[in-house]
Amino acid sequence: MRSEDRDDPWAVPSNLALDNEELNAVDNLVNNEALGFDAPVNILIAGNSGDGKSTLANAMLGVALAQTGAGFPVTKGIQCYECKDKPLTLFDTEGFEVLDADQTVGAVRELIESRRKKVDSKQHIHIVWLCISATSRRLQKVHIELVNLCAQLQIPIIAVVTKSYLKDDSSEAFLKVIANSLPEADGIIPVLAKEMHLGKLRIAPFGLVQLLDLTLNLIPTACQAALKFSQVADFNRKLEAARKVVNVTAIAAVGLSLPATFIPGGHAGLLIPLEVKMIHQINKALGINLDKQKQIAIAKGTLGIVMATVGGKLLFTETMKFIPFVGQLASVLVGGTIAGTIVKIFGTGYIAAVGEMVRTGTSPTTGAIINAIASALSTHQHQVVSGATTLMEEAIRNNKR
Ligand SMILES: Nc1nc2c(ncn2[C@@H]2O[C@H](COP(=O)(O)OP(=O)(O)O)[C@@H](O)[C@H]2O)c(=O)[nH]1
Ligand SMILES: [Mg+2]
Repeated sequence: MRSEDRDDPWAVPSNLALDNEELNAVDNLVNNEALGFDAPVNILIAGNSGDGKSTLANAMLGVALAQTGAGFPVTKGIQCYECKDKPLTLFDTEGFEVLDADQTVGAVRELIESRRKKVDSKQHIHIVWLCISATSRRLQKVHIELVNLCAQLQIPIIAVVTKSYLKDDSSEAFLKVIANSLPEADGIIPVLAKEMHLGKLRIAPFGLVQLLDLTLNLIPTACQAALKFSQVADFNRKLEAARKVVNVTAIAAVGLSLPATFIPGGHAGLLIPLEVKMIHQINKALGINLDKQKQIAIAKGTLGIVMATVGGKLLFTETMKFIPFVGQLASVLVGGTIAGTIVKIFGTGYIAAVGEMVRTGTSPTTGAIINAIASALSTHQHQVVSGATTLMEEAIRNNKR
């Protein structure tokens, strides 16, 4: 270990470091990742400039709209932002006052319809968040027309009443006006996306989780995982996305052609690339930044612990005991199923370990993660083994069909 590494809690122990060739192999793997999502999610954020669109995008999706300047105009008045490391595309109207109401509504119609013509539903606009500032106290013709347009085109639209930090009579009255004027909206949600300072008074953000939940209810099922993954407002939803990554990876491992005699101790090394990829995606789902060396160190460093804790003999014999028709399994599937089980155990332990660190706001370090996985595995041994058994039974059922 180099001396400057000694104080670095993120340093990789030298016995777990990779050479360049190994790093390149992992590089290719991680760059060519298929995120495992059925479909990305495409959101249009509409509203006047200054009404809080960028602030909402930032607080909900962790995307800096204005600052990046990465957007490109798709239709006059609408900017498109393709997020590099999220299954998310955002569209941002430039502000209604730039164009007149007819032009704005026309631009949105053009965008929705042109996207809808594409056979691939991954290109469609899935939902519109219409931002209306609570402080503006004015509902415009363009707001009403946009809601009507979406109703006509059957695109869900939520009126997001931004900057809702006042709870006085006139705010309540404005909400009523919105409700009465936009009966076709799929929801009206007051939101304060970012903490508001009023002199010494601090008003905490609220409404984002409600907006997220309603959005999840309104978009196609195939896009829900992409939104859970991309959003940064609700940690529990991120955990759901991370668990989905584990399930997808475990199923991928079941499909690997591994020797029938797959022995957890002997062949588990074959799973390291898959596990590194899984760690990478879980980290993305949970918003953790760990470089590749550290992800690999964790996969390598914990493999033995996984095997020692619940892998090896215990897992194999205990699990097989409960499955009467295991003899009928194709031999390849036996190997794959055990591999999938190991991946599942590892991923579950990893989420338990880093999830707790992220929740409490500590930076996960390599050593701490490895320790936490070990303790998560021993504490939850029973659940882990029974979860793994379910996976195996499922694989066997699928195979019998
Ligand atoms: N404190 C606080 N400020 C907000 C909020 N939403 C918008 N703002 C402020 O309102 C101004 C305009 O917001 P912005 O997101 O840039 O609006 P956009 O033009 O629609 O993208 C900025 O100064 C924001 O900081 C919020 O939820 N809380
Ligand atoms: Mg903006």
